[in-house]
Amino acid sequence: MFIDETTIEVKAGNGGNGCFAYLREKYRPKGGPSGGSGGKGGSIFLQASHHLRTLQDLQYHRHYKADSGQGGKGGNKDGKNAPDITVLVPLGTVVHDAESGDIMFDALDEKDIFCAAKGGKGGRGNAALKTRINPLPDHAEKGKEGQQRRLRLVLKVLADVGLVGRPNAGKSTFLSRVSSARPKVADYPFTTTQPYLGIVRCGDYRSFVMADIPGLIEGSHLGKGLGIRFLKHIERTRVLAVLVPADSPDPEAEAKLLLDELSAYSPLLTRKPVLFILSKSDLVPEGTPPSLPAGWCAMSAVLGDGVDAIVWKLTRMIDEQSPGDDGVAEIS
Ligand SMILES: Nc1nc2c(ncn2[C@@H]2O[C@H](COP(=O)(O)OP(=O)(O)OP(=O)(O)O)[C@@H](O)[C@H]2O)c(=O)[nH]1
Ligand SMILES: [Mg+2]
Repeated sequence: MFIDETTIEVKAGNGGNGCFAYLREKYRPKGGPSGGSGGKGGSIFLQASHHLRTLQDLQYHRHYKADSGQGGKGGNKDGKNAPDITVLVPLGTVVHDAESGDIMFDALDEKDIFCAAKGGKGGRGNAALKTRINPLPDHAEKGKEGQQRRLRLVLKVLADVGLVGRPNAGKSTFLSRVSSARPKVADYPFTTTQPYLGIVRCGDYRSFVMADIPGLIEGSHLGKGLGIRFLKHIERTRVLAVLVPADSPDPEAEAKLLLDELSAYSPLLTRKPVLFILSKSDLVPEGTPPSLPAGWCAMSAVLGDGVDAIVWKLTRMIDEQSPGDDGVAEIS
């Protein structure tokens, strides 16, 4: 199942208490403070992983609790630190504080790691509290409490190109043609019910990631069809490819309808560069007057006509975008 939103609770371990003890030996009844310090509570980290595609695992495992640090002991024995816990999240996961809504972490790279709840510090035992002025401390410290948080996790897949079109426009067929992704293709609307990503090779050395999402219809932003919640998966793309089938009665009006739905979700989406594609060009019988609007490209993903040119064009459009143009920082 493709799960792209969930809430989890994380509770770090408390610090262990410091120990209050005095060394007792036969001829040294008060041989000096000897209480060890408490160990640190375990922290909870979130780390991005490309092995995960959805938040499904976290949907079924929502509570994470790290152990507390061990208490200090007499004889100057410090308590052990509790182990940290690392929770893996898919690349592209945005982590919000569930209470304030603030973004705390954006898992954009596998090296990215975030401390979601910090383990409490161990309390110092009376041995560690000893100073020259106070050689016989009369207490030991308590361990500090570990942090606790509720986190809202929202996965927004990371792709360079987002495919937009009505159901049946041929989006999945196009992705299957140019990548090894195999989303289901069928001649009924809403065949695709979750995002698919494919790596598209362009020449020998270039490649980009293309995202196929469920189709949009008029009123998607009002919840019609599958709604617009999947549009979060094209928020971070650099370029959009809008597909309108060649048998559409008015391709330009259909493209405008799609852009209106994008804009109702977020006006920032319509600021992205768009390549307008007339798909299923083989459906137009030869000899009919050209119906390609100015600036559009045409392709038949089934026959392969025009597909390579479109892949090159998309690559060029991605290259023209500077790294900051993907909306990562702008849309939350
Ligand atoms: N003749 C022709 N048919 C096509 C072409 N591309 C796709 N189709 C057909 O159009 C139908 C819909 O294709 P899909 O790729 O599933 O369309 P989609 O846009 O992914 O549809 P949803 O997932 O429902 O949004 C299928 O029957 C395809 O075989 C094309 O270039 N030419
Ligand atoms: Mg599809």
